[in-house]
Amino acid sequence: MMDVIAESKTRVLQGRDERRNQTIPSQSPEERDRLVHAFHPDYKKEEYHRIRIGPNAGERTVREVAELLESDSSLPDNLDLTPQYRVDVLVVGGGGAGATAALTAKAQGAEVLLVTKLRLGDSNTVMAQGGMQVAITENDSPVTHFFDTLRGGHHKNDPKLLKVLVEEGPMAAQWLIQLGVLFDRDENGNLKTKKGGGSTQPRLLTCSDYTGLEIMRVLKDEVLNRQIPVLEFSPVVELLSDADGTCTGAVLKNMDNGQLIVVAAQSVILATGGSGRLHIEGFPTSNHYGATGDALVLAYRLGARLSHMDTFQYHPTGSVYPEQLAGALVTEGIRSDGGHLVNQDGRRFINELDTRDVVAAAIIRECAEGRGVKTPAGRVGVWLDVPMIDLLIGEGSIAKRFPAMVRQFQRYGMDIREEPVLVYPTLHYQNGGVAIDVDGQSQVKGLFVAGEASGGLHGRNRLMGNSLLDLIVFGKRAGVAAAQRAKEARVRKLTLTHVTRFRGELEKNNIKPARVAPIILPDYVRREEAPPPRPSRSLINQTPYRISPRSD
Ligand code: MEZ
Repeated sequence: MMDVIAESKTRVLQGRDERRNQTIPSQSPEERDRLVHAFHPDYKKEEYHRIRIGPNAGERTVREVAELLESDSSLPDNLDLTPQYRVDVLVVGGGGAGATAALTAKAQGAEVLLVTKLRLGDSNTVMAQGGMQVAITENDSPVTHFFDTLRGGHHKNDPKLLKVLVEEGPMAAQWLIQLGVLFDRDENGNLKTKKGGGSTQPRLLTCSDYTGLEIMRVLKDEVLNRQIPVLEFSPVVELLSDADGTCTGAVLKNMDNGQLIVVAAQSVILATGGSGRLHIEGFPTSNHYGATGDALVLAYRLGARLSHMDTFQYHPTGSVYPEQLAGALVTEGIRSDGGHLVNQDGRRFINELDTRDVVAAAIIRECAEGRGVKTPAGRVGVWLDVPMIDLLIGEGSIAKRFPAMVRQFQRYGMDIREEPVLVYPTLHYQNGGVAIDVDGQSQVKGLFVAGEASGGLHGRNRLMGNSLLDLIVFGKRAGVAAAQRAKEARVRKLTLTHVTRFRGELEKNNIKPARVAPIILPDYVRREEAPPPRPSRSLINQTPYRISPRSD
């Protein structure tokens, strides 16, 4: 088998001169439609199920999400809900959207508590390696950014959300720069930009291939500097509501000792990210371990409508080999800088900067029709000819522009400056999520949602770099609106009435939940035996809001 791979690799090397000057046109709208309908996982009808209860009843989504929405709560109806914390704004999620929302709400004068499943910063934000889109160059404008994104999303984006995103983009970038994010600059000190798939202008601000990580580094520091209390290893297992169905807080679970923690809040912001760890349609994922779609199930049980839950993003270039890296991201920045996608025969088969759904569908087609390359572990992929970048723009470019990628493969003895890598689509992003308005307000009073957990902005296919912008722009808006609401709101009851009601609906519809959710962590990271309880390591900044420790 290694011989077959080596032979195919030789064809890749031999074809370089011919490919160098080859132009592959973008797909026409008709070709694009045909390709995605035939090969993109979003269009596999047999994988889709009808949602039977709740605000989206009657709509279709993938089996994994349908099961999540029809799952049971882990809590009994009669839990003691005496709160240990009482805050103005509870932010759930320690990624970019959560940190931004917390900082903004705090700047508005709100008492904020940030709680997160793993550590502050463990999130999909750091997976957006290749850049953040912002219209700042002379030939660009928010209008152009708007239409690129709309085309990329198959015209299914919520135009109100999209207008806010593109118009507030430059301010969001300015805010990050002021906080200390070190975007790449040219020799004159001007911000560098590059082009992402589906974009007509270069508008990606980058920090080599560490963009999301660099943004998260700065946001995390700022949360700590501003002394925002943070509870780590404390995922939300249920939201709380009053008799009117308004969100009034949440129940957390301390992952160290299993104890439940009740938090009363005037406003709750869900920023728990996406759902790659559901491994929809069996795909590997680029997502971090905590990406189990928690916001979807928490908000849904409380009555919030979801949007676009029939579409997911499969990033075209997930790593296929070595096996330890299966599903890990190989940034789109590589294709943006000239990396070619090449099939088993050494031929290019798609414009590498077409939109992600199109490129992913084209790779799946190549493999399905026998033009892919099999790995010893039985995976299949096509070549991403990374060394083409040094040939096209100069020796040393790969090392300089993609230090994270180089290091990622070096760990397994592979040098991407010298050899192509095998790639196949990996589950990367949830295009849909909890429906929000321009202030991040869901359909449930008191419940705000920001970042990947929310839905509608990206339509049926997100453009590269729009997620980093999304989480800053809408993290800020949710932070302001949640803090504002907290000023006006009154003290409300803490109940699990909505859980009782939801269980009633399950029963009435004869639905036996297939699982308990939020899932918290995928099954394969769950340990067989629970570790002995240990003192909690979760509180980072001492909080002034704690009411009293529980005696139980
Ligand atoms: O926005 C993204 O998903 C992104 C920048 C990913 C990447 O390929 O680097």
